[in-house]
Order: sequence, then structure tokens, then C-alpha cells
Amino acid sequence: MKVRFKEIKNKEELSEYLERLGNTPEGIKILSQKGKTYLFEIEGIDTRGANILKQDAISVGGDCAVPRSASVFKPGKWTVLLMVNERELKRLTDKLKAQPYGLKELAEKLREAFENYRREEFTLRYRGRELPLKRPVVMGILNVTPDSFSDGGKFNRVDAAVKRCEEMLEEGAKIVDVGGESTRPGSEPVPLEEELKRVIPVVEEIRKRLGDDFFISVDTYKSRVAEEAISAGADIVNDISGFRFDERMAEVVAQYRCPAVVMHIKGTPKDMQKNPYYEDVMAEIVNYFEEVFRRAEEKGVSREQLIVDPGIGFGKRIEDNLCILKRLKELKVFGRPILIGVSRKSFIGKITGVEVPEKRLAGSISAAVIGAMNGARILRVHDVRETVEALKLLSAVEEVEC
Ligand code: 9MG
Repeated sequence: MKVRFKEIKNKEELSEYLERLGNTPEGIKILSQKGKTYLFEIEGIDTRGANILKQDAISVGGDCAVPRSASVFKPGKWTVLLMVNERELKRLTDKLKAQPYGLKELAEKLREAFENYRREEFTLRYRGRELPLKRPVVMGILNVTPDSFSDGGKFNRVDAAVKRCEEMLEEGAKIVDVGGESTRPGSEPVPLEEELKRVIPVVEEIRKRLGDDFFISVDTYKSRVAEEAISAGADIVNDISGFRFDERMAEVVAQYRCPAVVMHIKGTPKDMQKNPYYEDVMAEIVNYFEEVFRRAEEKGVSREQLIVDPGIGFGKRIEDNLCILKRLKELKVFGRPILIGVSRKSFIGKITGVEVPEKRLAGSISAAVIGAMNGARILRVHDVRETVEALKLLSAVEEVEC
């Protein structure tokens, strides 16, 4: 006999492997649910609930890590870690439905979180356009701030933006993100009229001259800019504030029924890098999105319109940015596509020692690929061609049958 390790990534790959091994369809159905253990952190469970949960988890073949104080029945609220495979989770949630102390509600939350986490199929849809997100796609950055296309007057600036947009589409971008206000750390807000003057003519021209076969997103947190950009041909709102800087933004997104990126930010671009601190950055981001989703739904936005973005570099220390990249999959709990923007950001410069942002290509691509491996479906980048090539390699590896 020989023993080898087998690296199998997900349920689908396990099913294929079991088929090759000669298992029956019935066997494959059962065994493919046992190949992976899922860890659920459950916060705020009381002592009685925690002990019943542990008993029930063990009875179905899983387990639950409970703090010592809870297991000796000290009253209180605790954080526990549930460890179960898919089959065990199904049995466990059936049992919990009949239990008191909030366990019935927990069963529903576990079921929903699991379903969301496992979701792989997403499609962006707007005005008859469709963009499947089964594989990661590239969103090209089109800054239309005065320093972006500095030579010439207004007409030349629009022309230059259209040209750059065309290049990015040829290089494989599926979305172009048009933004008229810098959100770099320390930057000042731009007055509404100025932002409109920068953004709207560019959106109009790229839609008119470059056709319909791509998505335009508008990078703004101002509802008027979003509204006018959508009327001028944009399809997606990219709001770095998660609908929080402008009260009306969620209403506009609800009214136009367009997809929208909601990003996590701590503070504002002007002050966000002044001593940001997190106990647990991912936990804070998840709590933030729960609130963003709740408020958006109240205003009539459907969850299916939303794309989540942890806001790398927006009120984060280097270790926070790295932690987000490492634990990005935790954001799958919302069952929505994940977008990240890492391109040329300062944490890449700090780690690689490359000071000039335009020279951070290798670090930017590496970070984008790490993000894509960990669940990102949209990568917001400056260097479109190189990122598209890198993602092709990732797809080839992930899809090879071996
Ligand atoms: C405008 N902008 C700059 N960085 C960004 C990021 O990481 N995400 C999104 N959605 N927008 C960004």
C-alpha cells in the first residue's frame, strides 16, 4: 500500500474525483458532502445555547469549541467556533430547529450563511447588458481628475479619456470605472459642479463612441453625479462610502435598479489614515456590511444589486490590508460578488520597497491574483493588460483537470 496527500479544492472537484474512482452516484452525493470542514464563528451565544450546540454538533459527527467558562456553566454570552462538514451541518440545523435559547434562529442563520458562502454564480445585469462573474474580471481605472490627462484643454481631456478607455477595453477590461475626484489619503472633496463637469462628458462620449458592449461604472459618493452619469450611459455606481456620505445615494440606486459597489471605509479620504485601528478588521468589515445592506434594503435596494468591497487602503494599516487579502473569503457570507482595488496602493510600495506608484506593477499583479484566488470577482486596476494575462493563468490552473 502507498499513502499520498490529495489536494482537492471544492465539492465539485471532489465529485469528479470520486466518479473517476468508480463510486456510485448515491455514494458521490453523500461523500462529496464530507470532504471539507467549515468553521463558523458564532458570537453572542449564551451559556445554555453554547452547551446544547456543542452536544448536538458532536452528535452529528462535528464539534464546537466552547470557552472553558461556558462549559462550566458560568452565565454569560460567548464566542464559539463550530466545526462541521456539509452533511453534518444539515443534520445539525435540523436538530437546532427544535431547540430553545436562540438556537432555532441560529439554525436559519447558519443555513443562509452556508448557502451564500457556497454561491459561485453571479451575473451583472443592466439595460440588457450582461457580465458573467464566474471567473474574475478586470475593471479598468479611468481617472478624469485634472492631473490625469494634463496636456491640453477640456476637449482634449475628453478625447484622451476616450482613447485610454478604448485601450483598456482592447486589453480586456470588462468594466471601466470613471472617477472625477481623487480619494487618495488626505485628498479634499471636489465641489459637485466641478465633479459633474469632469465626469459626465466623458461618460457620454465613451458610451457614444465605444458602443454598448461593456459596463461603465461611476466612481462617486454623490447621488447627483451618480444619477446624471447613469442618465449619460453609466451602468454601475461605485460608492467608496457604502451609501453613507450622501443620504440620497441608496434611493438613486433603488430608483435606477442598477448594480452598485458598496465599499468599506473608516473615516473619510481626508482623515482615514490618521491612526486607524481594528480589533479584528474582517469582523468589523462584516458588521459594517450588515448595516449597509440593512439600510440599503430599507431604501428599496435589492441585495442582488450589490457588490461588496472591503476598501483596501481606506482607513487601514499595512497589516489590515494583508489580513483582508488573506481572509477575503469571509466576505462570501453575503452571497454577493467581491470587488477589490489593490493597484499601485501604498501598502504594496511599503512591502516591496518600490516608492513610485507607476512602478508597482509586479506587486499589484501579485496582490490582484491573491485576491482572485481568495474570492474576488472584480479587480479594479490601472494595468489592465498585465492583470488580464495573470488572471488567464490563474483560470488555467484552477480549471485544469488533474
Ligand atoms: C475609487 N477607488 C479607489 N480605490 C478603490 C477601491 O479599492 N475600491 C473601489 N470600489 N473604489 C476605489
